[in-house]
Amino acid sequence: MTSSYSAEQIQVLEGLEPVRKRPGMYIGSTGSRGLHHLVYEVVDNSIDEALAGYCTHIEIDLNAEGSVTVSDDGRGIPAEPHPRTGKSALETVMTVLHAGGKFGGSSYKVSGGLHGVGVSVVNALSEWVEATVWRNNKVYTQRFERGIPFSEITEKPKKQEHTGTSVTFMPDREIFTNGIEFDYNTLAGRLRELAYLNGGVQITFTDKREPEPHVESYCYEGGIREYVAYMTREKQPLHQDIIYVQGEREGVQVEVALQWCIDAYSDNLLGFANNIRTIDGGTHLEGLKTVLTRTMNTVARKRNKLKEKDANLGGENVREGLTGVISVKVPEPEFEGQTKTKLGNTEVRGIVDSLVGEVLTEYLEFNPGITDAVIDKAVQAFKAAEAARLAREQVRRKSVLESSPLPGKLADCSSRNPQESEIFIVEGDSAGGSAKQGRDRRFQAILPLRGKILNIEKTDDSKIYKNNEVQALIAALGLGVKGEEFDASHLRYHRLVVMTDADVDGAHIRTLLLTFFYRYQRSLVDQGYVYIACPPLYKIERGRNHYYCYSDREKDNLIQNEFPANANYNIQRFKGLGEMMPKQLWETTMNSDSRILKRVEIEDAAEADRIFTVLMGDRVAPRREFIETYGSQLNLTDLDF
Ligand code: 0RA
Repeated sequence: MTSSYSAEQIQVLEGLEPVRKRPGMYIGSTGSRGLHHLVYEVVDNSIDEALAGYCTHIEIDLNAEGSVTVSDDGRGIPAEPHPRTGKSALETVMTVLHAGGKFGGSSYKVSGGLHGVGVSVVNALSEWVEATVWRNNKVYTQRFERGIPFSEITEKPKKQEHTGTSVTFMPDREIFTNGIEFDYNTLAGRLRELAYLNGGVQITFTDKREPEPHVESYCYEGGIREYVAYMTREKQPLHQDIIYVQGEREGVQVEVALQWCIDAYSDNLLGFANNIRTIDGGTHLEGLKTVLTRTMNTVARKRNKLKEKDANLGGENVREGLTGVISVKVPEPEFEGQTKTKLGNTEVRGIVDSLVGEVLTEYLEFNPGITDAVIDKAVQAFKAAEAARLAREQVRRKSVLESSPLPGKLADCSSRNPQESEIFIVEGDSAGGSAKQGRDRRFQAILPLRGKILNIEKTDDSKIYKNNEVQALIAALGLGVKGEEFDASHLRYHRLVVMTDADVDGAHIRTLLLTFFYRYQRSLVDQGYVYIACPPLYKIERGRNHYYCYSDREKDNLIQNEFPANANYNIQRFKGLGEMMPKQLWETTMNSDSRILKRVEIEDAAEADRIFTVLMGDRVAPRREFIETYGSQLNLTDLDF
């Protein structure tokens, strides 16, 4: 697997022109998501080097000037001349599409990266790149501009034994026309996730864009076991040690960590394939679910917890209270579905099933106490589900006649046609007041929520659903029971518009609401019912004209490019929706002829969810601090209009 590597193994495929012509084909988009993808692509190469066993530390720096540096202490990209091109291997890797070592077949490991496109794509889409390699007691450096070598590779002797690679790139503003600003939390969330998924690798993340640099370092010796421990940190475990399975079969590596908790009801299983979060599931999760259900039923019968005449425990019963992570590494992954986040390789199902089955069966045999506790919980879950089903059926029969009461603070619209109706979910009573006065009441409903929803600093679902504000939301929208088949015909509005202040508090609340939609009823997001309103940040008055600006960029642009240099003007910054007159709010944010509405895509909701699973502080942070840190969350430039 890690046999001698030589420069010939790097296959020569094609030049970089197609990448600059159609960047979306390679990195998904040229918006914020694509921009962040550049960092992941470079980091993935270092992760691969770590997985091959040669690198222990990866550093990512956001530099003051806007570039990003990714350094590792691996073997260094080979810098000797390539036999066919005469160029160094480093240059080949940087300038030839798909020339990474991982495409050589016989060379090492499993490729990471959603697109797995290689560092040459980053080079093509950067204004400049500077690569430095420490290897053979030499330092090699080479600079590239928009994918083209700017200089020959240079080499200098060096004293220390140190080896490694460092790549600094400046994203090209010609390509990323929405700007090249990286979001700290987006990167921190993904880097922390990578540290959990690749146990033992140390990832240090430094933001040098502020006068006072901010440094965070992630290293989890326990890998996904620590990830599970982190997710269950506020819960009461049914068994102390986390069940852990690791193995390899037919070239597929499988790692699973599981823990059942007493005070948790929903299951929380995260799947990863080649370090990618598979939000749409796939064969690895199917295999895991099947083997869990089968093994628990077999053991339950063996231990006489289920009698011969009893029906089998269902999968949901067995998974009740379960938190788990499954991470597989597949040599040739097939990603399916609209967002390419569903693992398709059919062989993985059986491999996971057999590997986990063997280890789990043995574990349960050696730990009868844990086994009984888990089975008892599953049996209780089974009975509770039966009882709940009966109760629900009775409630349903009733509700056919008298539909469930709408919350008092909902200002409903007069239309009863969901297709033309929209609901604005508004933060705070004062903004709610302006929205109620400003709206078109024929088809626009307003639901004011108090900031309270949002004091939930934990991932614990049951708390979220007991919250009054959340219940009001569920009733107003006409949503059913969580996780049940989604029935769009019950939805009372086909546009669910989250309208929050354009400040950090608003961003926090928006993150929470998106997470809620994502977890409670994903189909709402999948089917495109969820939107975000975009209130203006500024009103600028000049003479008799006034302008609304929705971003700092727009404001600066207006003043610099549209106004004469000596113009007199007045800027008003809106601190919140409540500061706007109802008519202003209507004009700028609610009127469908002039407003901007962004439709939320599933990745945005998943991103919000990630913030909750890996980013929400160790220890419960004070609310103020939370907002400062996580406020600017959810970079929305990628969303559809
Ligand atoms: C292929 C072969 C060798 C090193 C690498 C790839 C490599 C690539 C990257 C990208 C970022 N960091 C990296 N570190 C290493 C060297 C094989 C050998 O020395 O025999």
